[in-house]
Amino acid sequence: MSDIQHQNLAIIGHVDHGKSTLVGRLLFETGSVPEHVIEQHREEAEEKGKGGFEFAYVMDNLAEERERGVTIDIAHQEFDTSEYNFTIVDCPGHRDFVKNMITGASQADNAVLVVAADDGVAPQTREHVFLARTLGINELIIGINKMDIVDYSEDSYDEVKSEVNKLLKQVQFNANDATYIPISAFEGDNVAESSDNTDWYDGENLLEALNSLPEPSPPTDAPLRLPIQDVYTISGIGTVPVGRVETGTVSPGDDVSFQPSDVGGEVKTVEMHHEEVDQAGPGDNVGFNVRGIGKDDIRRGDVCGPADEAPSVAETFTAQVVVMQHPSVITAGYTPVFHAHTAQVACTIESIDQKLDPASGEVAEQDPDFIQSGDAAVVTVRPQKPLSIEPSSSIPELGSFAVRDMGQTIAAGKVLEVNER
Ligand SMILES: Nc1nc2c(ncn2[C@@H]2O[C@H](COP(=O)(O)OP(=O)(O)OP(=O)(O)O)[C@@H](O)[C@H]2O)c(=O)[nH]1
Ligand SMILES: [Mg+2]
Repeated sequence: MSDIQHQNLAIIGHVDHGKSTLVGRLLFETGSVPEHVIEQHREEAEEKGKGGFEFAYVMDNLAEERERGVTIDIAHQEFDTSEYNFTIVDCPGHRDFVKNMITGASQADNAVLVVAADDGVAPQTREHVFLARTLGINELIIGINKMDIVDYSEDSYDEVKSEVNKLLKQVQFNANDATYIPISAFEGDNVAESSDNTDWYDGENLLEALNSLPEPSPPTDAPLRLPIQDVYTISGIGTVPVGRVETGTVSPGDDVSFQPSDVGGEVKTVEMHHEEVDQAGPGDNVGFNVRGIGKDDIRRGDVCGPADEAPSVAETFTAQVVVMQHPSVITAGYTPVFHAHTAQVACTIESIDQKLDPASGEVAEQDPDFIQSGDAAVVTVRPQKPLSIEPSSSIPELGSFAVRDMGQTIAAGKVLEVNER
């Protein structure tokens, strides 16, 4: 933890709209990625028949990502500006990988939404904006990208801008605070330097807009909550769970508990960026090692917390949900998959308790028979396998979730009360 403020920034938007290219370009222009690396990527991309993906390859490291020219899993990259130390979380836009985007968005304070000028608002633009809103993203910067393809036309920009603005209003994002910037990630217009190609635009470039983001609200004084993203075995060290500290701190010597696996022990070492540290706090991505914990004792979706304030495991929980899309209606008994922090667990909506007026949040109907697209409701949920989750009022970082079924996001919401197992 250093003195300069830290921000986790998600890059979201529809497939192929240029998210990875934008991150690569930004890192290149600010000197975080040297020219010869971009050159290497250019050669590799051309060999694979993926010319134009040289900047995207900065973030797309998996072989399959490079072959296909799509981002599959989230990738993190550190990046410093004069104001902030950013961890950029580049999310996949492809509809098959929205589950990974949810993990990325749930780790972020603010986000850059990338919308291609030649395509406008597309299905995953909508889905990502809805998820960003319900998973607690505060501010959006909207990069209207690929301006080079539309000849830097102000009319095209205005058209896409008003489409996005309408979308933000629909999901009740604070549309007036959003910053819109015409960019070309590929050519570098208005990314780190303001461009002459858009002389009709006199607002901030992306780097300036990033620096003007408000400081993230200080983390709650909640106890340690560290959702596990992966578990590795590293020779010489042993089992190393990795994840992002959402709240609290973790240090060697701490007595911790993993839930719902219900195992625990003493923390031996904590590593950040391959270096041992004395303490890690909110926003830090860590790998750590706990005495007596083997690879098969814990898994992705577990949450690590202090042994004396262990993460809650829900028998049932009540939640406020907003239905984004569903082909028919949702009734009691429906069992989709809930995505919360790094966990994915099938959960039954046991009862629909109240239908709410989405605008005011007031109760519109008690015990409705069903809810459908556009509705907000309070529901009681029973996880089909143990799930660690927290009331949003006490630990907001662990209190939100997305609901998926049939390859799409059905709903999202926040936890009101947990009835512990
Ligand atoms: N002309 C032009 N092409 C761009 C621009 N930005 C990205 N592209 C191209 O768009 C394609 C997709 O770029 P990516 O950066 O992989 O898009 P993405 O949004 O990260 O895609 P996913 O991660 O798979 O959702 C590549 O061929 C890029 O070269 C731009 O500003 N102008
Ligand atoms: Mg990408």
